[in-house]
Amino acid sequence: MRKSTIISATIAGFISVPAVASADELVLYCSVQEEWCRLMGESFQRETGINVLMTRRSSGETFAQLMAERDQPRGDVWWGGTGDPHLQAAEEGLTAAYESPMMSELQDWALSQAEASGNRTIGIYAGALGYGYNRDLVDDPAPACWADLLEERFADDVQVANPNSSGTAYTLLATLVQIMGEDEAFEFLGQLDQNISQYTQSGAAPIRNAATGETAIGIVFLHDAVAQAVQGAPIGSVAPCEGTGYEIGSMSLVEGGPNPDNARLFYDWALSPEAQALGAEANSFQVPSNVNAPVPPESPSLDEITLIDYDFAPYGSSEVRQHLLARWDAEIGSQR
Ligand code: S7P
Repeated sequence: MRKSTIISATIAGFISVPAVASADELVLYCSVQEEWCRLMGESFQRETGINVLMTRRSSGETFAQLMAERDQPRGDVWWGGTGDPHLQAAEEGLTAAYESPMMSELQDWALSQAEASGNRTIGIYAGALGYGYNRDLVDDPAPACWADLLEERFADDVQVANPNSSGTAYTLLATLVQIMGEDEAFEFLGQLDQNISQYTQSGAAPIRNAATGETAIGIVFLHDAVAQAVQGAPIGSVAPCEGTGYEIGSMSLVEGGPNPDNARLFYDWALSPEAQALGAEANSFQVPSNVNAPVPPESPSLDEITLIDYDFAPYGSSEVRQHLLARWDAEIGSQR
């Protein structure tokens, strides 16, 4: 068995990997939780003997990395993270078209990412947005709606990530715009800002902080809140009463990456039921995209949540994403 060379970076700044990797390597950019990223890399390496060089970063950060490396791509596969920046990467020509033989086993929502991008990205899991709260810190009545987050009792006790770095937080931004209209959504975010103690870098950090009692409420994907509850934290989950957005977590091949054959091998493998079953082993409870993959019993049921008809194509376009992020910076981020 080859010695493991899984490399992981969670710190800011880009890790340096060889521009031309050897034939038995794969450079994996990963945007789910660290534990799942590691398990995916190690499992693929064990099955194929291909050395996996893995870097973990949030969705918006990985998109920025691909942009920075566009003249000399260093990654092979971007696996995981919210679908919108994967769509933007496709539009920017940062990712390569590929039709996997595994496509026939996928849910329609997973294929819709491929259709919207000329096969430059594909869905690997889905999950609904919401928030979690620490039951020991929040008195009754428990919050149930987006509007409840504006209550004075939550002053300085709500956290969410910065939408520039985090796909989770961008999903919140796009969700509110679709529910309320753009001006009203920014009005809401301005009011919410008064209750926000911190905009974190990573999307799941707010619920980890709620689990430890650092904050009462964390706006996150519901599966990230469930992950804390499963580990014993006093976390309740809320699917907001006004309806909520969701993500199609995605995967893309990097255009011009150093190991295209290994990248396609990983891509096909990552769409298999066996590979998708690894999520639950790593305490990740998204709904898998392969119809034959087991849905973890802990996964929030998408059928029981009021989901909006999230319009992925425009909100994953460069024009709309850049516009919304610039407006968030001007009206929210820069006012801190
Ligand atoms: O924790 C899993 C997850 O919520 O993380 C991904 C997310 O995009 C990465 O974190 P950022 O919000 O920091 O980008 C989601 O795709 C995934 O479900």
